Amino acid sequence: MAIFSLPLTERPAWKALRTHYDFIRTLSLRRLFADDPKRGERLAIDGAGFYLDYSKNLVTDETLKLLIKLAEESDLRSRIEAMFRGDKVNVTENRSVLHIALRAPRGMSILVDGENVVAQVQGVLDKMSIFSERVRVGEWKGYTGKRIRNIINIGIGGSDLGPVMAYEALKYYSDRSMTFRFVSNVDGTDFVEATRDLDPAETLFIGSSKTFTTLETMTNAASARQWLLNGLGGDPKAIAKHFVAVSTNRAKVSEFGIDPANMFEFWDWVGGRYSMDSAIGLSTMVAIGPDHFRALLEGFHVMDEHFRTAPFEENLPVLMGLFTIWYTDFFGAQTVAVLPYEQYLKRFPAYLQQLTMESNGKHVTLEGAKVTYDTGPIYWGEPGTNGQHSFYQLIHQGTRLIPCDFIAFAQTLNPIGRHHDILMANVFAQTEALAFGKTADEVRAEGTPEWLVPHRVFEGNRPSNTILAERLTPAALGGLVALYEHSVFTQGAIWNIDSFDQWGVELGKLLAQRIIPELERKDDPDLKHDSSTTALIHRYRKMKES
Ligand code: G6Q
Repeated sequence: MAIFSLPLTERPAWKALRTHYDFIRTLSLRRLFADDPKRGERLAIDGAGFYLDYSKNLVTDETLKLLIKLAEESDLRSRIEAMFRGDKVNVTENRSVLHIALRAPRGMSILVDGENVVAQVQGVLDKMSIFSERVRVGEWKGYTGKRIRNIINIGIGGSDLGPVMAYEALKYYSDRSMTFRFVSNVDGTDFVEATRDLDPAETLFIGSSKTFTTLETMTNAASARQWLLNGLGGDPKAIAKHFVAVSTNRAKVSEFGIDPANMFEFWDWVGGRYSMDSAIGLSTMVAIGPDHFRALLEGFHVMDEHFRTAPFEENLPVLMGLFTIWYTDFFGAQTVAVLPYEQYLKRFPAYLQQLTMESNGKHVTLEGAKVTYDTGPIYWGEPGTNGQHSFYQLIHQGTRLIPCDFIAFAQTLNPIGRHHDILMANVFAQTEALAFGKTADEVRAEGTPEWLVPHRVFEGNRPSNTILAERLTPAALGGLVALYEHSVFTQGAIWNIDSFDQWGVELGKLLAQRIIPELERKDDPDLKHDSSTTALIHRYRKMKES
């Protein structure tokens, strides 16, 4: 029997890691660095435009060897190849998972059911480029003949988080004469606040929805249509000039009243949370222009190739995925903190939360058996240095182990005064403080009174990765997103779960559909919920009328 068909916890590398963990627990980063003066240079790699320093992890050469053995025993290489080949690796939805085709260069061929999807992707990219340019140069006019100055993306989840994050991340490259907003929440406040100061005659909505049936998006799109009609004199023909769609569902787009000629297509082999580089990125392309968008795709592709071809020892996404498994399953870590020291990446942690947690928050294996190990950790974070004045206390001195990813760029896009050196000094200081801490003797030597010493001790031994790139360009953003996409893939492949479905979001959606009429109907509904839900609905119905 092949090793990879053994349950994960029965594989030799997993068992060896269990024993090895008992040894690693006795070591400290202080010791490891003292014993190996070159550790900081040795345990670092360059790949796809990124420098990853992983030396401040709780690992030795033996740990790395065993983790890589675990990847091999889990048949990671074949799983990567299967995804790139277009095999239906999203087993529960019987779909290929080909976000890598969205950034494959023109001329490459990847077949799905006999069709070359790269040609289709390039066709849509060309159509997006023409449209974006027309809007950017003012050639695409609104119904009254005014040029479009405001773009509002309406979408949610994967049809929102990527576009918002990418817009914020690449704002430096965006057309500053235009306004970009993103409406996602079904809470009407989101729509009202996004539109309150805008002129409908200058506003174009991008309805972004893979299915074009999502409750939040359809509710917001209906309000947008009404807002346009109210503001443009009520002629339904006005809509065509102010609404385009990004979807896989042509029929629903037409039904909504959008000319299918103004629909930008993508495909069921693109998962929502892996779609920011598909037509879902239309708002990004309008903001930064087609050339920068192509550069973003190229950055993704370079990381894809690195992931596909680099040996595991030098493979950034593989190593990062393996470290997450090491801390989650052997140290019992519950979370991973992602800490970008780059203001433009302020929405990156929120984006990553969906990418990581919707992908790997799974409790059964591909075969449907309950897992006997922990899967996806909680990802969270805030940009530095803000976090330092907030939650870092717990990372430094709390009782939980929180592996951290520090992300930084050597060159700032906004060089003023001393800011960037100060910012970067904080990155290096934090990783140093987390790893090496401050002993009681060091605290005493500073003249601290004895009673205060324990409070001022930093135990250290808190692991971190430092991810360094030259500059936040569109290509660097693509590379960074792909780095995490493939790290998530690595984790999911080893945990043997389906990282590409999301059944866990269904139940709440279904129950909401049942409850909506119970809230809206005039006469008292006969409720058949549990006593808590029933009482809450009754209370809400009473309160909303008072
Ligand atoms: C992502 C999920 C989910 C999805 C939204 C929006 O992987 O599938 O977040 O993106 O539910 O779906 P639509 O694009 O179909 O509106």
